[in-house]
Parts: sequence; structure tokens; C-alpha cells
Amino acid sequence: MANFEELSQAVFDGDGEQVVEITKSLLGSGADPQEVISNGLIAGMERVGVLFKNNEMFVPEVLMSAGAMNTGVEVIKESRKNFDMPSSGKVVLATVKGDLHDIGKNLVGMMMESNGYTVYNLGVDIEPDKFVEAVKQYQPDIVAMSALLTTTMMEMKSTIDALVEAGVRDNVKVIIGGAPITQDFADQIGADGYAADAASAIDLCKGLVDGNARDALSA
Ligand code: B12
Repeated sequence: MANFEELSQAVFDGDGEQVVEITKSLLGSGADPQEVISNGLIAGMERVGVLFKNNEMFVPEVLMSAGAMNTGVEVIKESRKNFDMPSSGKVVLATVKGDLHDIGKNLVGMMMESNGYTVYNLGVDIEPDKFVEAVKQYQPDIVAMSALLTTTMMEMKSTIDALVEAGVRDNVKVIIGGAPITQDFADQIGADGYAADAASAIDLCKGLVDGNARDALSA
């Protein structure tokens, strides 16, 4: 009979067909969907995240794994029409105005989804006002911005300014990333966090959203 380890391995291998087969088999034998997600699908992505962080795995393979993981999530959603994947939090994600690079952003988005976040991926070349609208509409926990060009980095600051002006800055945590971005820059423009890669972005989100929960408890 299929087991979680095999499922995690199939995600790691980026083998969507195997993922579908093993997920169906596990559900068929009565496994808890939540455990299939955590101990099989997410466990596989976690291994990918670690290797990716250490430059032992590269973008195409990470995308294959993320895709394979998503096929598993689809199988579970399909089998349990009423099953809500427990959400770790909501994220509005986009590449800033003037910037068309989206490979890294999409990778971050997939990793977030794999880790239970509901991601509203607005796309590329997104103006500050569009971020504001999305924050009002989706009421996310986190706004995540990507920029790959030194010429578009400052749009991150313009976006934060627009959030302040619209009175919604304090409702969200703002995180930023992309090749030219540094922690110093994040501090300079008043972002709440920076991460250098998709795996670290998840750690960052967990810290910030849990932090929110703690604030709420102590309030
Ligand atoms: C692919 C690419 C393109 C593709 C983009 C395709 C696409 N759909 O994305 C195309 C060909 C369209 C392109 C166009 C251009 N590009 Co280009 N491009 C690249 C290239 C080669 C790779 C970028 C990439 O995808 N990397 C792989 C991903 C996985 O890495 P990543 O994006 O850094 O993302 C990771 C982290 O940064 C982080 N991250 C990313 N976003 C976020 C967000 C958050 C919230 C967090 C926490 C983390 C995070 O996590 C990701 C995963 O680990 C880079 C070179 C490089 N070394 O970066 C140049 C590069 C970024 N491009 C560059 C340039 C100059 C351009 C153009 C101006 C070229 C031109 N003259 O037309 C145009 C600009 C178009 C525009 N307006 O945006 C320069 C930028 C130089 C600079 N300092 O500003 C670079 C650095 C190349 C170079 N050395 O000159 N480009």
C-alpha cells in the first residue's frame, strides 16, 4: 500500500502522475486528507525548499515539484468538494510597476500555496493603486512585492506610501524580495521583512503571521 514517504518522494521527484496515483490510493484507503497534505505533499516540498536554498536544486526542478504538489492538492480538493484546505493566511503577491519579471515571484507564490497560504497573485507591472485596491478587496495578512530591476525597486516604496495614504498600511505585513533587494533596503523603505529565496519567504511569512496572532492574543 502507498505511504506518505512515497508521496513525499514523488513530489520531490516532480512526478505528477505518481503524485496523483499515490494521493488517490492513500485517500482510498482512508487516510486523513490533512495528513496526506502535511506528511506527504508539504513534506516533499519542504525537502525541495531545503535543497533549493542550498543551491543543490534549481528553478526548473522546483517548478516541477511545485506543479506535482499542486496536482495532489487538486486530487484532494476534488475528492472532498467541501474540504477546505486550512489556510495559513492570505497573501497579495505581485511584481511592482514597470517590472515584468515573474519567475521568482511565481515560485514564491507556489511555495506559499504549498504551505497553505491563500495567494492572490496580481501579476506583473502592478501599480501602487492596484495593490491598495487588492488589500481593500481581499484583506490579506501579507502584501508581498517582487522587483528584479534596480530601476523598479523604488516602486516598492511608492507602494508602501500608497498603502499608508489609503490608511491600510497597518492592516498588513509588507514583505519584499527579488535579486537586487537587500535587508538594508527593506529597512530603509519601511517593509516588515525581506527574504532572499522562496524557502526563506515561507519562514518569513510564518514568523510574521504568527506574530500577528500573538499580537491579537495579547491585545
Ligand atoms: C529571465 C530574465 C528576464 C526575462 C523575464 C521573464 C519572466 N517571465 O520573468 C525577460 C527576458 C523578459 C527579461 C527582461 C528584462 N530584463 Co531581465 N533578467 C532575467 C534573468 C536572466 C533571470 C531572472 C529570474 O527569473 N531568475 C530566477 C528566479 C527564480 O530568481 P529571482 O527572480 O531572483 O527570485 C528569487 C528571489 O529573488 C526571491 N524573490 C523574488 N521575488 C520575491 C518576492 C518576495 C516577496 C520574496 C520574499 C522573495 C522573492 O525568491 C525567488 C525564488 O528563490 C535576470 C538575471 C538574474 N541573475 O537575476 C535578468 C535581469 C534581472 N534582467 C535585467 C534586465 C536589464 C532586463 C531588461 C531591462 C532587459 C532589456 N534591456 O530589455 C528587461 C526588463 C523588462 C521589464 N520591464 O521588466 C537585469 C537587471 C539589471 C538591474 N540591475 O536592474 C538582470 C539582472 C540581467 C543582467 N545581469 O543584466 N529578463
